[in-house]
Amino acid sequence: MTDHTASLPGTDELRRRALDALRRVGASVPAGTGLSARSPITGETLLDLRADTADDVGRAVDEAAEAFATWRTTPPPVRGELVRVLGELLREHHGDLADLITIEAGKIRSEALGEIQEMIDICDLAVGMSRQLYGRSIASERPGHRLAETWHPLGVVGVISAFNFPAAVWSWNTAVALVCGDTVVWKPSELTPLISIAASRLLDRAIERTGAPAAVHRLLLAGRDGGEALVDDARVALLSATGSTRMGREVGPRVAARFGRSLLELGGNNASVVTPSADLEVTLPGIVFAAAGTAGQRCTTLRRLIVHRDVADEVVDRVAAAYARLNVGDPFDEKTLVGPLVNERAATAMATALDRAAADGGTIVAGGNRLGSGGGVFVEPALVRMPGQTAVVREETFAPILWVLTYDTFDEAVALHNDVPQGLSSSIFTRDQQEAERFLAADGSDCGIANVNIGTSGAEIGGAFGGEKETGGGRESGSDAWKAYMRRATNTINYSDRVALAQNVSFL
Ligand code: UN1
Repeated sequence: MTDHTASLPGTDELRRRALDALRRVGASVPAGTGLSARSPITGETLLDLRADTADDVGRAVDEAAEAFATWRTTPPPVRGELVRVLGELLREHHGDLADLITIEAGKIRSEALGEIQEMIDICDLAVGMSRQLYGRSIASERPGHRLAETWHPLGVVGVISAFNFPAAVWSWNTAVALVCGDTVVWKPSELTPLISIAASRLLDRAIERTGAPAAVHRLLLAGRDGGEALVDDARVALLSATGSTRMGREVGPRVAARFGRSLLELGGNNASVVTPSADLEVTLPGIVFAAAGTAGQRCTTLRRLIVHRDVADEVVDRVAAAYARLNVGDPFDEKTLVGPLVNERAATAMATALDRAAADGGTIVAGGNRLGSGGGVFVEPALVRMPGQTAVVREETFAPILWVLTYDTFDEAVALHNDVPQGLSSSIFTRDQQEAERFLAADGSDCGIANVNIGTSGAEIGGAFGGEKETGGGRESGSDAWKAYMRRATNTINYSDRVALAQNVSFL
């Protein structure tokens, strides 16, 4: 791995780039105290910001609830127009938003641009959806009757998002919620306030341009107390939260206790099965991007490689060789493939996990060292052979560690694959159709995402995104995930001139 951390942009330079990008999108920063914008590239503070309080949360929800009263009856294609304009503004400011993501989340340029592309894509999809909010017509058992399903806006949607996809996950929720007739209150990660301000400002501009009610969207820059106020507010009909399983374990029951709905996107522990027939020209890039890309900080990051014993040495050698060529350093530099970890806590978690693995008999085959001497946390992605799926492997460590496990039979591979508490993303590399189909079958992968001959990360927005078990069960973005943002009414319509009771009941 090549250490490119010697020539990093300094904090003054990053602050200037951030302020330039914010100015271009027309956003201003609420100066004050309580929150700070920082960059993982230097580990230093860029700007001090005013944090919203629990009272501000209450006010934002008040306003969003009021806006809902008119937004819910606005025709869906008119609501779609707001999202269409947002998509246009995102195209116009693609580079500005990507700059902010690189500065605040440390993503390399190509991935930062990709995140904004994902926002544009969901806007396009949501605009189409705005003319497609369909319901079923269902056969009635009674003559002259019809059953129908209608879908109505739900109310205020609270969105709590994480640092690693600081803007795209907001847009999955917001673009879809808005066309569904909901209004949105967003509490982004405290680690990424600037990109949140910029994205929210673009939506405000789209609101101004289309004449939508101003409070269809509210941004809250708040810490934990602000998030808790949103979780506990009974007017928040749906709380969509992305983050750790630990966070979801708190949020889920609290929202349920007030009979609210929650949509949870929590931890993953994603694996790829590499079979003897796998085409290694396809497998290798798939593995390396999924495991080392985004410095291992996607919820879909590949964390476990389950390789057939016959090909394990070759696969490990080739992944190690590919790792040796990864440049780690300045995410603005086009040659860099691995940017910084988000903070010191992530570095500590990585180091602790590697120590635990060594104690379990694991062997570090490549990487694992800290690079550079500045305040940013740069690490070499680690490749670790493990004698078995020990406790540390079964936990999600949000850092670039790829655990390698070996198997002999296909059944053993699937059993190992599913023997973790999380269930987000999975894949199999094989040229054997039977193996591929078995991996996708009911007794194959137990994840919300199961792929063949591609890695675990980088899902398109057209499909539903989410996972099972401790990943929380929520589904966002494409397919019919919009239904989570609406309420269903079942209608029975009698168009005859007789009264007929269901189940043949006679009365009067
Ligand atoms: C996340 O890491 O929270 O599939 C979302 C992917 C991206 C989304 C990741 N489209 O990797």
